[in-house]
Amino acid sequence: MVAYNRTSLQGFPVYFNNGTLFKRTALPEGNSSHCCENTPLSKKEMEEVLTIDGNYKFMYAINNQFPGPTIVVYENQKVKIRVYNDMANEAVTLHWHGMFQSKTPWMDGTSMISQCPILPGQMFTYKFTASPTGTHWYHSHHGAMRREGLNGAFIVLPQIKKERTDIPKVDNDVLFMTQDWVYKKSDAQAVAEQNWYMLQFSNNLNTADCLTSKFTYDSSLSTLARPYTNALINGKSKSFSNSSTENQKTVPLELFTVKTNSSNRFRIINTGITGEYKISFDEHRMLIIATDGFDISPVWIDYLFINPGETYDVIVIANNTPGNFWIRVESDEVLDAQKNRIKPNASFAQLHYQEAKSDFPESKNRECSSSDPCVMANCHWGSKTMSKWNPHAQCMSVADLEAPSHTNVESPKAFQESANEFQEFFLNFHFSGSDQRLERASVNTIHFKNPPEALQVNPETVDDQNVVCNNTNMDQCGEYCQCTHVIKVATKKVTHIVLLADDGLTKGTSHPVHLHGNRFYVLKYSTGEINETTGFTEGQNPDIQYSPDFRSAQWRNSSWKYGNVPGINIENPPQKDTVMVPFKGYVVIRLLADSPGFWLMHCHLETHMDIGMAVVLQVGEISEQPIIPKDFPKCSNFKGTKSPDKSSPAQKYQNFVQLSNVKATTQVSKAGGSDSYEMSPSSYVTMIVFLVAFFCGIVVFSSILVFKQYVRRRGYRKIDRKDKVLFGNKH
Ligand SMILES: [Cu+2]
Repeated sequence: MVAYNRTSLQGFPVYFNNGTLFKRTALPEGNSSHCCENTPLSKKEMEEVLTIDGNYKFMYAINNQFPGPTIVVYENQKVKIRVYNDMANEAVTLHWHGMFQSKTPWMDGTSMISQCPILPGQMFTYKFTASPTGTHWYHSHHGAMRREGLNGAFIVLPQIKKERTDIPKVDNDVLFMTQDWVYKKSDAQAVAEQNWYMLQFSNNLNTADCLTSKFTYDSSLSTLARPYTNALINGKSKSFSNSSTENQKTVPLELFTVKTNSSNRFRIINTGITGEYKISFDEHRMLIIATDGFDISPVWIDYLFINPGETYDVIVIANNTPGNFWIRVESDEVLDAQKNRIKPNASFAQLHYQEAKSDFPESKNRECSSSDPCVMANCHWGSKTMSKWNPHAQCMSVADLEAPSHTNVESPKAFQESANEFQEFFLNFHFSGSDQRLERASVNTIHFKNPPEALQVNPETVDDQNVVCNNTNMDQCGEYCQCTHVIKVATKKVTHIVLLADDGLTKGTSHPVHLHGNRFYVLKYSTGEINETTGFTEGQNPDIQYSPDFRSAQWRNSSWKYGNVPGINIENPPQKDTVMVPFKGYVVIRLLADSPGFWLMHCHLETHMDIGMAVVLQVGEISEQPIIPKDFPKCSNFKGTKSPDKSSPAQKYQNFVQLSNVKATTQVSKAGGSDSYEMSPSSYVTMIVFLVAFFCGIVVFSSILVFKQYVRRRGYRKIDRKDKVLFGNKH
């Protein structure tokens, strides 16, 4: 529950007791009966408390805010954001999710890929050009701190406001950030638990009983296959648990106040680490107008599924009788471990008409029926499955969305015409192998491991065969390859990536895959094989042929190569930066790969990414990459214990001793020669001149070194707390 503004509550632990918040204060001097006393918070102090879901929890905050401060900039504006790491223990980076970072790949904020993490007490300045427009966000991309508070919205507005003629005029623009929340556990525990979960799973133990693991519509595992307590909406919610204490019942929910007949743009962002959510507004429809910042042709829908990493802009028109209505954020769990239908968990916010009294809503969740059919968007299980659940619910996949004509300046079709070559990659985001190893989260069976130096800062790391692996040197990896998995993608070619999600097991989950730095179009979306009777995913999509170990895949029909895939949309497909890859199915994406750099592509379920479900796309040759500023900070040369250089410690010691001996030998021989050496007076003058020149040289050389060090360290220099400006460009 408690994070507090440092201005008045700094240093005071805050406690809850019998409906009142207290701060602990020291007793006056001389009173030794007990150490301290509890003082109720003043009204002003109360306003500074982040109530969240009413449960006490240690969390992180940016500028004492949660979610972090909203950053609003204009397209192509130069953005400068200084991040000061004021945490005691944790290193951090901030990733600008959705920003292209074209020509500044080192500003992507991806720990150990684009930069070294910012250590406690240090500052780093992000400088980049804001592009493209739309609803984006930022979050920690180091470790697993995103859900614990380190996220915020990043909105890029067009420089010249052009009203879209295909949508209603927007009166009110609001943020709707939703994320899963666990009030007792820390981020590190979440990752450890994911490892434990995978171990049980590979042992074929029924973890569904141990954890909250449930199944979604097509019987694939819910993305929420770990304990969680609720979904937050703009940092507010109540716990799902029925055993809520009084303070948990009385915490305020997020209230969206609207005027009657107004048109309201909700910028919805799923900032969570595991939860796919179904969003709906009681007795109101939503008009989807954009996703991941890219405009799409408007479609009226009733339910929106949104995965971690995705953003959707919807318009809600307040055209009902003025009143109060529930906004629901429901989990994707609809089946229990025995595949019986269950009610999903739900968190709530309120849609409040300004003209109505502020009462608790009494609105009801809508049932889709023959007289009242409904539309669901961004389903990843396909309409065959949905019709088993409700024949009156129409299910649209992301590939059913279309780009409007006004955005087709650079269409995927134009890619085809402008480039004369084609390249295709099959990337399987899955848990590999069949034994009890924990390191199973992988892409094409390779478990991703960070390099010892950030790739973008030390690009020569990609030539280190002890660090980097890919399909060309797999024999070095063995069955369970753990390495920095880098795939080379040539620039300016039409690039297709077939995204897959198949573990070869009957149970498994779908994965929301996010690509840094390069936009893509979703050309085709195809689920696994669906059992017509049950609607469940029961087999691999027949279009794909995997190798027995799932290390590689190809089109079963070889005539589908080179982009010749039936059913792809290259006329007006939606543009995205994150897409859900359906369990045992596939998604075909197209990009131009026009931004040289090292770009991470990973599952946006943070617990999956942190245990290895990631890969780096090296776009272009290193010679094509923009030149990194000379003073850009480097990591130290810490070498991971799992990827040592080839020489043994004994060899290294031997090398060191030999080198020292060489120096010592030189000195000895000079000293040895002095016995028979006699200097003339002129020699003394020459020697003095030489020594003076030598010392001057040393002084000048040292000054240059010190100056260079200073310049190099500027990005990380320690700063006075008074100078601390965290989000200087916020307005
Ligand atoms: Cu995943």
